[in-house]
Amino acid sequence: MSKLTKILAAATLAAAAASAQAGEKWDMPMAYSGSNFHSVTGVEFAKCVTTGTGGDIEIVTHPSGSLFPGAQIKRAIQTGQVPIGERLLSGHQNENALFGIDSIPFLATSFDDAEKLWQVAKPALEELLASQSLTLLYSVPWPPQGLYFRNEVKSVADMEGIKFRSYNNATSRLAELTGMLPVTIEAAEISQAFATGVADAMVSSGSTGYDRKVWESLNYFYEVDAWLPRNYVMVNSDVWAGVSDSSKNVILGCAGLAEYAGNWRAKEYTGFTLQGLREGGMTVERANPAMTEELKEIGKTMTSEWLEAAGAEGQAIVDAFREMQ
Ligand code: PCA
Repeated sequence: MSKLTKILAAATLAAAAASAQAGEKWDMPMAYSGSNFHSVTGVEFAKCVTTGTGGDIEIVTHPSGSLFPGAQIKRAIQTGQVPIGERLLSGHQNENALFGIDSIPFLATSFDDAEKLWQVAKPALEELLASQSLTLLYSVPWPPQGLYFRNEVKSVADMEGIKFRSYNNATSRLAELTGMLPVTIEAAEISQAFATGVADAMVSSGSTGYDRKVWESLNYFYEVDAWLPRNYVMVNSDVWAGVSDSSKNVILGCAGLAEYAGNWRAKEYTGFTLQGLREGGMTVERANPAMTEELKEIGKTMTSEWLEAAGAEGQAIVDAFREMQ
């Protein structure tokens, strides 16, 4: 071998070794469409981590439930099929009532109150997640929840028998208590469900109605501000334990930025998307006072049901939140 060939061979080996260590790829499943603000925030978080760790950890997001549908994301992370992902927190209310803290009707109905509730609930939720080998990285709320219908409704009595798309236990229960028929459907599938008449109503934010162009099928959005559910990003705790301290610092810094930016976007999107629904041809208005009162009564029932299911820990969180009012 000539000297030059030897140098080239050594350089090739060194490059191969470097690329073998050139970082890990973390696939990050997300349930909502790429255009949704949570997904946009996730993409920026991923970029921040990839750049900040100098490529030691490259996060690749997969929106729209394309890698795992929403209902499977948490389990996929717990079982180590993927290291990281995003999910609707209240999607796990059937495992433990605490996960549904953000979906209690009329408990926290503004961004400020939702943030306060989150802060008082966070330690218990972090502990619960840790017991399931999950580490919380950041969480961002959805805009306030209102009611979508194909046809006009003026009272709870008008809701009787309507097929209602639900996204968690609380929304299924709301349907039952209003005489509607719940069918659980992921956001990624709702345009189809409304177009084919599988469902004719739902409770959600203006944001999801806008993302899924529901004006193609539905005609009314009643602003109710019933609650602000949250998404959260979690990492498998074993994976997290293996991350170097410097990369952990970068990831936590990026998570803080993502939470801040995501909150800001959620607020901006509230008005923007309601206007988008109007431009799509929907009637967007506040629910009339009598219907709002009827829904608040149902909210009281759901609050006591939740408190019963969540026990002393749940009661302590709600009490701490109410003391801040
Ligand atoms: N959009 C999600 C959850 C809450 C929201 O505003 C959905 O409808 O699935």
